[in-house]
Amino acid sequence: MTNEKINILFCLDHRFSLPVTVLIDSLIRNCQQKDSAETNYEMNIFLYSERKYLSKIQNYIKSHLMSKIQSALTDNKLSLNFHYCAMEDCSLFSKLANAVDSILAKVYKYLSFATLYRLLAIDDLSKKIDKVLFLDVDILCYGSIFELYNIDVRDSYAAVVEDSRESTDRFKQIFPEWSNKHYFNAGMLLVNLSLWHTDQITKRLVDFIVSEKPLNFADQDALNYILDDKHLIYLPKKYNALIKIDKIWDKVSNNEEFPVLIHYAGYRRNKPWKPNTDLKNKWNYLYQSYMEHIEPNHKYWWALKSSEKILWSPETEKDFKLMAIHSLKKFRIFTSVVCFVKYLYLKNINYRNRYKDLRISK
Ligand SMILES: [Mn+2]
Repeated sequence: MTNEKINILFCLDHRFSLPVTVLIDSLIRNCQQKDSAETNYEMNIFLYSERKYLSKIQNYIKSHLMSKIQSALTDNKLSLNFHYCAMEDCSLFSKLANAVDSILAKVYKYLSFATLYRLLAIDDLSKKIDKVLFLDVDILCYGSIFELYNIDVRDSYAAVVEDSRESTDRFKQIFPEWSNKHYFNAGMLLVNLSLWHTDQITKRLVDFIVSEKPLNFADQDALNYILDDKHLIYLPKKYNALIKIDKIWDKVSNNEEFPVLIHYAGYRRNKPWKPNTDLKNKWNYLYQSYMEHIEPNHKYWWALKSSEKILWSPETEKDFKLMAIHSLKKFRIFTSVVCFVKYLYLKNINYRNRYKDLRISK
């Protein structure tokens, strides 16, 4: 009997408690290792979040997932360990937190600070373990990750999958010297932590990010620049299938080779766990079928006010507009009216802010 460990890393805040639970459930469901009866697998799941969100996330996962997977695990050769880590315990956290507002103002506005967590978490883990599979939480697993995890990355920093043509071109506009190189999507990273640690990659990344470069995708651009093509292994697209962006996935049917990791990148406000997701799309439909298992009442899992139970509540003008329409369709008239009023209010504020510079000076 051999014993193999699989280390997986997620970085999130409380708003992603449900998606991360769906993802973990999907990973375990697709880990029936038929081919390797002699091997015991141990899955270590590292969850990094700001301290204030940790208990919320932990409670959600425990109450929604543990009871369901425990029965699945008993007959299996798979054991599961959770590690909950506070971001603040990473030594680099405060340094980056101070610089981050000015960085994010320069880059894409919809990115949050949480996108930088992975750099800190990877740095922290590199002191403890040799290899980790980092996954974005907007991913669904639909095949075994054992083959992926066992790819030999000893001579590289990481194994990655190429990003879309569009993102690549945008990167090359900032860095013309990149013309003959690849550009990867950082939603899936199989990281050689030993080499990462030796070569102080996180420190180099942070220095790069706080420098004055106007990056498109924040740390993803930095990762591409610092890791550089020649220190990477490029994997088939099925290990990070950008289903919204990459048209090849439109035609795939269930009999053919389905992606192993389905990445809902580029959906912004229409992520597949949101109430307004388009169920005519097969990938959204697939996601919802996994989600139903975790959260049978998922149609009501959002609400107007935050409380212990609530995982997502509308915050922006667009959120409220969306919720007003959604509630109306469900004949929840009162909620719909409340959302519509809030939408109009925020719209008015945003409108004023947008044109504030145009006022005549006295
Ligand atoms: Mn993503």
